Amino acid sequence: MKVDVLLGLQWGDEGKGKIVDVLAPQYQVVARFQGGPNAGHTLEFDGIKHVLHQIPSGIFRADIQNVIGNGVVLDPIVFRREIEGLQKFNLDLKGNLFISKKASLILPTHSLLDAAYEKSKGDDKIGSTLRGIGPTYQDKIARLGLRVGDIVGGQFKAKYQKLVDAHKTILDFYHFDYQETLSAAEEKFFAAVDFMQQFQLVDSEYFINDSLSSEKSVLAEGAQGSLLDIDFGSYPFVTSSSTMTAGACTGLGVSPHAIGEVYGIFKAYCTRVGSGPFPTELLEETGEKMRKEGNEFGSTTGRPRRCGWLDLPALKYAIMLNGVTQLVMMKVDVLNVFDTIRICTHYRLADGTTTDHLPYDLCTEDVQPVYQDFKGWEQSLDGIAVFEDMPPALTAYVNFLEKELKLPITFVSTGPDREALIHRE
Ligand code: 2SA
Ligand code: MG
Repeated sequence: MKVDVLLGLQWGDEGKGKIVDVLAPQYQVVARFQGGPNAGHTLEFDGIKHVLHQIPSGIFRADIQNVIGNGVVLDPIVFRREIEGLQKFNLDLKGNLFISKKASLILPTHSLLDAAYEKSKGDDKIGSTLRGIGPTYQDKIARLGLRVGDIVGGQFKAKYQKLVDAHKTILDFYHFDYQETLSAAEEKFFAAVDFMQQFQLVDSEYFINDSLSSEKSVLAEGAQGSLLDIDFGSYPFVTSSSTMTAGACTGLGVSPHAIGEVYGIFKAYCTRVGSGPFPTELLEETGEKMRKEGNEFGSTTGRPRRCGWLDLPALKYAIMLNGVTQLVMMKVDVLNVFDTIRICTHYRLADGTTTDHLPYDLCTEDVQPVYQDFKGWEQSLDGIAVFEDMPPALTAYVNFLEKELKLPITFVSTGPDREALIHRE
């Protein structure tokens, strides 16, 4: 069996949670491979909205095993809160959730360091979710970090203290006041670490590969988006993990040969939360209208998301880097109210030439989007279940994208609920 990968092709919030939930019945294992509590995956069914941060989106299906992979950074306090929030749904959390011993632990001081670093950047701040993601990956790469497997040994407190003492020196360097917040958080942290002990801590690379050998299908669930990738995103305005297909290999311990389908999820327009370049951003009332129609507010921090038209050069880049095999277009219903819908097909550079390649540094390069306009469908898409029943203007929009992107769009999502989905017959 293979690992299919599902990931976002833009700046996150493409609607990955909904599609994992829709595809999940085909899989026996759903695994997160990167990111941590900076993610917010929204699932809506039976009239209830659920937001998951660290727990894989297969958790609501009783027959799916959910794995938090080695590439994830895990905050025990957020984990405990999430688990406690799920308890009312009568899920088999202890039986169906597996945590990699090699996943990195987010300590309370990592979140404080995140805040200290952001503050020190002034106007150049990244717009981090301040969940401690960057500093935890920093410690992982610096070979200083603590991992989930460390919580079972008797040495945990000593290892913790050594790292926290080093963090305090850095916080002092930045004149960051931490005493009060830290002592409150530490108490919660140790209680949450104890709480975690009752879950199945596993060698997830064996778990995943054994699952494949025993004919179980695995879905790798990406978080954030390709344009936030540490290597290929708009650096430095990126997250600190590999958000791409390759990240699923290192974040789960599977070989590239084991990768099967790659589902690329994108919104019919673009959003970005946090700072950084965004060539098609709409700063006027059209952007405001998109934000309102699409309810574009961060599901982790509640921050308003920046909105703009679909950006093909960026989408093509993400498709190339991920080896996408199928596309899923989300939130198409948000465009119902627009009489004209624009797609950026190229960028015009300062020297007047056009390109559909992403320049080295979108932050400093003066790129102007070149748009192609499409007639809006200006009608509700409620109740439409198959491509054949789509309004002609939407069909034209979909056909154009499939031709440009050289890939099939297999689903078009028309609302937050599981059922609001148009698929190919
Ligand atoms: P971080 O916290 O260090 O990873 O932030 C670095 C950049 O990555 C962006 N980022 C995100 N962008 C979109 N969605 C994300 N998750 C939440 C959600 C966001 C929220 O699903 O809605 O609630 O605000 C996410 N996580 C990180 C972040 O904005 C920085 O630009
Ligand atoms: Mg999200």
